[in-house]
Amino acid sequence: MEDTSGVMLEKAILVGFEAQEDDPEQVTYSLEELARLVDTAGAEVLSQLTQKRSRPDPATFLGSGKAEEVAELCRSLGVDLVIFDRELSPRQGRNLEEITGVRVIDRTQLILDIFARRARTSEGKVQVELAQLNYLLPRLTGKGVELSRLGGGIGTRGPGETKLEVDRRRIRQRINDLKEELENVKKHRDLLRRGRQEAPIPLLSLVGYTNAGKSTILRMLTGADVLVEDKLFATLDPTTRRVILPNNEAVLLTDTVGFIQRLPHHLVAAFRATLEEVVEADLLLHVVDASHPNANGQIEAVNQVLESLGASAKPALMVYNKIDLVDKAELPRAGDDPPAVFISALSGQGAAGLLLAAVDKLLAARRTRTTFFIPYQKSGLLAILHEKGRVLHEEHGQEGIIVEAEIEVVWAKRVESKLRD
Ligand SMILES: Nc1nc2c(ncn2[C@@H]2O[C@H](COP(=O)(O)OP(=O)(O)OP(=O)(O)O)[C@@H](O)[C@H]2O)c(=O)[nH]1
Ligand SMILES: [Mg+2]
Repeated sequence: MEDTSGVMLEKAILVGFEAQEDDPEQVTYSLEELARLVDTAGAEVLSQLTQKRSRPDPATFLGSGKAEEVAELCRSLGVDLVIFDRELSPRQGRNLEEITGVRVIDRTQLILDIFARRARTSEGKVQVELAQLNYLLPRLTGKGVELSRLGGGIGTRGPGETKLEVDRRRIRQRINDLKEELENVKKHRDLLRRGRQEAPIPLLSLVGYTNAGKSTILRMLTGADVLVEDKLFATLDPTTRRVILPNNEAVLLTDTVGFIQRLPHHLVAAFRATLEEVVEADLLLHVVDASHPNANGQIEAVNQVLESLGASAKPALMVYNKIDLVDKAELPRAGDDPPAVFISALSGQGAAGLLLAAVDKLLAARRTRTTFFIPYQKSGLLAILHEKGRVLHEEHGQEGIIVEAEIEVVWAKRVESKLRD
């Protein structure tokens, strides 16, 4: 089969794994998702099978009968690669390639490959390369070890050093360079952030499972021309836009990379710079595809990634999206804890208003209503109250001004401390 650009698609078979303690339904969802990932990566799934076993075989992952079955399928279908839904050890991968005679990759490699193709910004590319090299390093073993006589060049290795060692050393060096590059990006970001803290515009971050509709929501709220696609990992690089809330307060809203079950830890580690937007946010908008049969499993997966980022205690608004595809009776019942809204970002119908009103309400919890007495010699502080908050009442007396204002707690504290100075 050819894809739309006329390129021959690689042919793949998928292998799932079900341990005794696994929920068979989750295994099925996971395999379906793997098929979508393969589609996104640009290959064609010819067949799929699942191994049921108490635990994977340490040497070959599959039992010998299953391994033979896979090898036979590869021959009869003319398959180019086999993709496993679980992470394979370096040894398992090598052995399986020998048994099947074709390329064998796992879910992690597939996701890394998709990220590599989709990364657009230099930061995104650096992060993906870092994740790939960290994945590769422990897999450069055994096979192919030879005393290298050619290549490398003078000064690249000591006498008798194997090619493998040279490769390892180069990769480690490259990893260090990439880390340094990311560190610089981070420093730059920190500077920008410090600038923002002087005028603390609340920072909101859209998080959620891939394909939940995060970019659609950013587009709905801001008209931002971001990519919306029925593909997994359509968005990799963060986009931030200003949004004005119903009370006229400005906030910054960031759309970033989606999460997935068993997101490779190399990726999470490498994408820290990108995911910093999530860690720094004042409020998370956790977007859920309410029409997905495994919506609850996806919420759980997102919460796990948030935990690994140290962001699980952040205030969050649950945004159940795509309700145009759901029977009203089937919507999850949600109260105020955690706060939730139900919308369809695609068909609109008041979605923006509903979402922004909920955000407004949550952010209001960060504001306080306070009365200040400002002596005339410090009347400059009045301007701050006007600029950063909403002045409700102002009375000019003999000694100074009595002002009642609604303002963010941090600013109220700052003004109070300046009044004490
Ligand atoms: N029916 C329906 N489809 C929606 C809705 N919101 C988004 N979609 C569709 O869902 C798909 C994914 O939307 P995106 O906005 O790209 O999702 P995302 O969360 O940004 O996904 P990634 O960037 O891949 O993580 C697109 O085909 C959208 O058109 C909705 O409210 N209803
Ligand atoms: Mg997106």
